[in-house]
Amino acid sequence: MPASAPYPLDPLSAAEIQTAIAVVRKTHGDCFFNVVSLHEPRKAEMLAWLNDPAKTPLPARVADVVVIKKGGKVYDGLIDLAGPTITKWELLEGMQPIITMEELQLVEHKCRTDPKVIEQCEISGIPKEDMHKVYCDPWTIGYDERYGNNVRLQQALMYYRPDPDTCQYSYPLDFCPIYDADKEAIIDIDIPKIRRPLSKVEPIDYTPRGVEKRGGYRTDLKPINITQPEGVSFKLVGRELQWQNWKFHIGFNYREGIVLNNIRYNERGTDRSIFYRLSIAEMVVPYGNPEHPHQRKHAFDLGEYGSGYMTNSLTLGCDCKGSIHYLDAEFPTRDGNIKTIKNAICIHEEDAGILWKHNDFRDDSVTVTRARKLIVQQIFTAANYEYAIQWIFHQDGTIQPEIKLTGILNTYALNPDEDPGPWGTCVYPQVNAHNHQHLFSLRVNPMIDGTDNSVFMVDAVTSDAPVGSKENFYGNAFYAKKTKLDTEGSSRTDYNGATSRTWEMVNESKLHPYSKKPASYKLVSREVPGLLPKEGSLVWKRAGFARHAVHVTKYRDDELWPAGRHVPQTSGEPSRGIPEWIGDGSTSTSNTDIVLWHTFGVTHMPAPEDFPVMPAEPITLLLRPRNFFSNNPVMDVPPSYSSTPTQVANKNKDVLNAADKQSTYAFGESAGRDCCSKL
Ligand code: ABN
Ligand code: CU
Repeated sequence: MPASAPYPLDPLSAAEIQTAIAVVRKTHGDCFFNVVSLHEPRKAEMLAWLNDPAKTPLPARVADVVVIKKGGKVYDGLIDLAGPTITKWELLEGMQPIITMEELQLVEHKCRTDPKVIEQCEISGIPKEDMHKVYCDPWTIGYDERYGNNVRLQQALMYYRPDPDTCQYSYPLDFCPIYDADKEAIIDIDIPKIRRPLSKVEPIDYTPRGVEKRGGYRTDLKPINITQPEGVSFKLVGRELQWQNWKFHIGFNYREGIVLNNIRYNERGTDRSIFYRLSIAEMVVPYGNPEHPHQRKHAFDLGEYGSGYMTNSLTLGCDCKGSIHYLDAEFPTRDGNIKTIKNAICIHEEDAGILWKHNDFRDDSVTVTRARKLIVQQIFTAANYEYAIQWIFHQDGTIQPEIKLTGILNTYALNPDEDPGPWGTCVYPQVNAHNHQHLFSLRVNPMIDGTDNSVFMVDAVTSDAPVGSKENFYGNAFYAKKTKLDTEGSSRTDYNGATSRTWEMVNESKLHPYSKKPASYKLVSREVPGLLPKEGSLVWKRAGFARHAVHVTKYRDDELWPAGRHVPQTSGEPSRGIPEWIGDGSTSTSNTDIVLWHTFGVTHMPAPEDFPVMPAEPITLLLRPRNFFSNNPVMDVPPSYSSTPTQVANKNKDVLNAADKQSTYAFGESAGRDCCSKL
């Protein structure tokens, strides 16, 4: 690979984005740029290059482009950047591409100046001269059968700020204007039958001023500093990261944010492939209030807005602490310029508690080895909510995707003393937070020692043989029941906590020398609520991926996003993404290149503790090696303390010890004094 050439999976550089924009403009004139992003190399081409980079040509750099022409026409295009040449240009009918933050920002201004919105504000108790205190969170309309999907529409969730530093989510308004992006005008307003005028309640704020009003900040916290005096233990070559036997590439796109590719672990000198591609590929947040127009509140935060587009610029010491390496992200603006998000991704190590330990009760000889983890993180803001996405790598070969949910509840107005009913909670006087779910879709393209893999559902079950029978005389037998998901149709499976259900991605041709079981990575996920909107509902139709905890599909290039490519205003008829790919379900998923899609998340019944801002709630998953390594792969991590029975008998002479000498509470003033430090 020439030194100057980008790695084939690197995001498009600013210069490449500009090249694509220039050729589109030259050929098609003025337009709004919705997406200019890497069109990832076809997998076969990419694998050929990875297998023999010296003899195989680099996959071409191609830009995936979506533009909106004046008048609302939407085009999907591909641009070969070497030319540059437009190789595909397709007019889309009845499809709306992702909504960008720039588009959303236009709506608030329109609401403030629209006479019908002003009239509704007056009915709510806001005088005309206070329209600058009116705010809105514009959401894509989702889908509304009255308007279909030919016109690009947004629904404006309305709020009020009594002063600029008071959070508007304490003051929701009860009506919902609808904005036509092409006409740049409010075309309708949904007005509820029961009116709920603006609350006059004193605000509760999480800002320093708000906290001071309620007694101020606590004062008993001493600093915690993380120092790595000799620097970090990871290395980045371009965007390929190497750490503790791991190697992988860190990509980033407007839609999924962080994408990890070609993930390998070096087992005593041999690089073993594990995953070709990992990402959080979609999410849906359905709300549970059945009254019109709240059924429209079901955000697809990735497919409709984009986790990359909404990503934060991270700050040292706040979003991440310690020795941090950052990567920026570059995107097109609507009018064809470049927007750089500095520090879009942070990479750092953290102490991770005990990696392993054993204490011999006979003589107190003990070995304790401390773990550390490597975190690749982004945080995005989806209007009211924040999502911190962490890809955590452990030394023992485990990958732990973790999402922390924080930010602010989506709120709606209540009258004084009104009961919100079963669909929401009064989290603050006159503030109703509706029940909702956050359902994420993890996309895993496994490559466990090669591309031909299969998936087994694994349940811990008792033996079928009755107590007293020959096979199970004492009745205590139990085992791991493995069900092969060998077609796309049979792969639709749900979670079962009672059987500790997991799913194993395996290479059936690679048997472990001792266990004789196939090399695998197991998905362990315990927060797996079912989709609560009913079968046949709008959300059920639009978010087909969320109908089951797991789907397995045969790998096909371009099947990246499980609710489809263009998500805003899909009707769900037919359901896009996974249901359409699976079709009649007959395609084999046995010993072939497959994708496992996992829906996980939380059902959030809001509570006052979640207001005015939610303490972060983590959701965690594990991808764990099983029958993959010959034995514990971390015995070579240097221990923090190790004494053998002989050393104990010799009164600790050669003990290996790196004890924390600051722990006066744990060890008293003499902490560490008797120890001879070897590390
Ligand atoms: N949660 C829906 C959303 C995300 C971003 C911007 C507006 C609305
Ligand atoms: Cu929530």
